[in-house]
Amino acid sequence: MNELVQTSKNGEIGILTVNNPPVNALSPGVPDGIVAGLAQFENDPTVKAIILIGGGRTFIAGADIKEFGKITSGENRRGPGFLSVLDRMESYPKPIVAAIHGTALGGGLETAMACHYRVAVASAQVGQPEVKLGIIPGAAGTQRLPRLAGVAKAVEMCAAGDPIGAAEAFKVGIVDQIIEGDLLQGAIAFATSKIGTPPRRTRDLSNKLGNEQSNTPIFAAARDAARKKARNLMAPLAAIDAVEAATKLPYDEGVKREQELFLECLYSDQSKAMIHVFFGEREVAKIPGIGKDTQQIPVNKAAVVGAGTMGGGIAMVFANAGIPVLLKETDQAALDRGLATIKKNYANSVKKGRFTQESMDQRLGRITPTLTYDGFGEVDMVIEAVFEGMALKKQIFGELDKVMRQGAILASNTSTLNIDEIASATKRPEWVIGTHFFSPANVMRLLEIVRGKASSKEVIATLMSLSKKLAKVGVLVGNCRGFVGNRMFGPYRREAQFLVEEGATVEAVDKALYDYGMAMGPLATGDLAGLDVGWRIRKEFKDAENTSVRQPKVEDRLCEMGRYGQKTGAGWYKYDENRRPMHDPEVDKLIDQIRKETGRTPREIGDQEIVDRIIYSLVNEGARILEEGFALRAVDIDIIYINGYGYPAYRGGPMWYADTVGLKKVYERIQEFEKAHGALWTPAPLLRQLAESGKKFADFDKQVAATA
Ligand code: 3H9
Repeated sequence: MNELVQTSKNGEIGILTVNNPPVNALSPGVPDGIVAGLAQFENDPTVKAIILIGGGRTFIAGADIKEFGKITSGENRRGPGFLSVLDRMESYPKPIVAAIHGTALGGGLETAMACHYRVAVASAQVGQPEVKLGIIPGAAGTQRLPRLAGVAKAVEMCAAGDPIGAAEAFKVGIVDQIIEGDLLQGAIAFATSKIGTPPRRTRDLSNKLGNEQSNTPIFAAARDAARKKARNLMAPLAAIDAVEAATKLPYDEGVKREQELFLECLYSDQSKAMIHVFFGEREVAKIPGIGKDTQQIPVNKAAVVGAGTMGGGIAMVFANAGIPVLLKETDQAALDRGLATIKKNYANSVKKGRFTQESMDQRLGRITPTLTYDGFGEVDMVIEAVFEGMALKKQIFGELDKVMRQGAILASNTSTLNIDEIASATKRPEWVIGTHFFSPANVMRLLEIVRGKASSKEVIATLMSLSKKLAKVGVLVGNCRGFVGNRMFGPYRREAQFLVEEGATVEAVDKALYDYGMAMGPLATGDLAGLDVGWRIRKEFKDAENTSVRQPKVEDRLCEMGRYGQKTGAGWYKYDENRRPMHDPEVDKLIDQIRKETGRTPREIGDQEIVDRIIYSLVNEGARILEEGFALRAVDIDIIYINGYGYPAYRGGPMWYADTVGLKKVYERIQEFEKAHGALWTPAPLLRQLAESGKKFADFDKQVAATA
């Protein structure tokens, strides 16, 4: 044993307690500590059974994910270590009981399954979430889990990665007893009942492994589902292969097969990217200059102004998190419409089995509709979510300044407008902040938190931690036009249009980006969001347009034809009543016409050029945003794109992807584009500087962390 694993005794029971906060990961030292503790108890004749338990808030939450990067970079060698530790546990002569609270995930569940028995408190969760990191279980999880839970459950858990609760784990056979009351006391009673019985080894169980006839359809259905739901991802398919090996090979050979598949995944670009995303989602919460000791404002009651699509969605977000919320509109009809949409959305979730009718009623019960500001004086935070117009927003903030109590947060859901100007309508700009939710607000995980020049540290710190409570990933951004996400989305969609004007088909552009991994192609995305939104903004800002650079033409013309996208049944595509997109020769005609007007001879454009032009436009704008300080780190941009714009997590986000390609290569390609297409492609100075010094965006981030 060592300081990470402590031993103690309770009568005839030896207790091993893992103490590696915050989540008891299997960091170097923990496996050794377990082995040493087992050796001590093996030699102690007074100890007749063992309990393995986690100290603090959880059982073991898995391997130490930080170690994976060290292994693949060659900094650390991966020893055969952990598998043999688990074998040692399984072949141990005295019964070992895992006592689970919190989460037993990944290597944590694998450790528990190598014990002879498992007991858990009712709130515990168990799972094999490795696929979410682009890997598969690597310590025999794919071999032991089907022996305990059956093939179908094991495939589901290993290929999808979602944890299950203790009750279900008990039902399927992973857990042997649910402990009511104190876990350790319950585990001691359970372990005592096993004294003198021969240890039950998971590897020796075979009655749940099924046969070829019963298993074939399970694997076929799982592979189909993985190809659809986890498009282009290698880990879910590898996980299914590994579980299949458990059903076809003797245990030791199955473990070997799992190891091969595990290592293939671990060394892949996909897993490196997904591990970057795992840590990135936690890194974005860390704001230089705003420490953990910054005081926060408790948000126990909230209000939303505007019951349209965004306002209604935001009210649902608060209600879902258990926070009562007032929802204000100016007239009854609009309020009724907003509430009807909320009810419809909730009812759909109940129909899909996401939660019960009772839970729907509770959520609805937390939303109080209103036509006045009555009660606003008692809430801790308000979010304005009305139509995007500066005059209206300023009027509302002036009103809020009068009705809200001092010390309450005033937030705007603006997606484009200047938060400082909005704040200037109040006498308390330090309490004003932007909270840019993405549509549908109750579904999309991203929340851009827009820092105004006066926003206080307390307000920022509150929003960063509130976003987690609201089940969002909050990313702090600066106050520039479009903030981070939409500012980058401009060039992204502009290049998609340019490519069409130059000769690519609408379908080719969308397919290249879809195949790259985006949830949707950029032109289809425009149709979904509504082409008229950008059109109206462009008309409003016509005077500010830079006439010396090329402007895309097609979307404005589509809008002039009344083709706003899916909502009008036609945009880049035409749509049937089920909103299925179809090629439209009318659009071909329009594009031909525009090519003639602009004197462009269409040329063949390959998929690689399409992807490079569109993705590198994100990278170049992202680099500008970074050097201008509107995003704190490159990883913040990655997290924004993955959670708000359908960017594939397995590519790590646009900035990580550029690092993977190599910034020198990206920079040279952008220089080629500049030669061919002009000033819109001037490389961002930061990109040039990093590329010329052989550095990455990740190095930029390291420097930020070092100076924080
Ligand atoms: C695996 O096990 C492979 C195996 O098959 C074995 C192969 C040999 N490692 O999320 P939180 C950090 S793969 C290192 O904010 P929560 C996290 O970065 C692994 N660090 O807390 C954060 O640090 P910081 C399979 C980890 O309460 C801090 O802990 N397991 C790890 O909201 C708090 O984390 C998983 O995939 C780790 N394993 O949620 C589980 N886990 O404060 C991954 C966390 O510096 N973990 N950290 O930012 C989780 O899902 C959540 O962290 C958990 C707690 C649910 C446990």
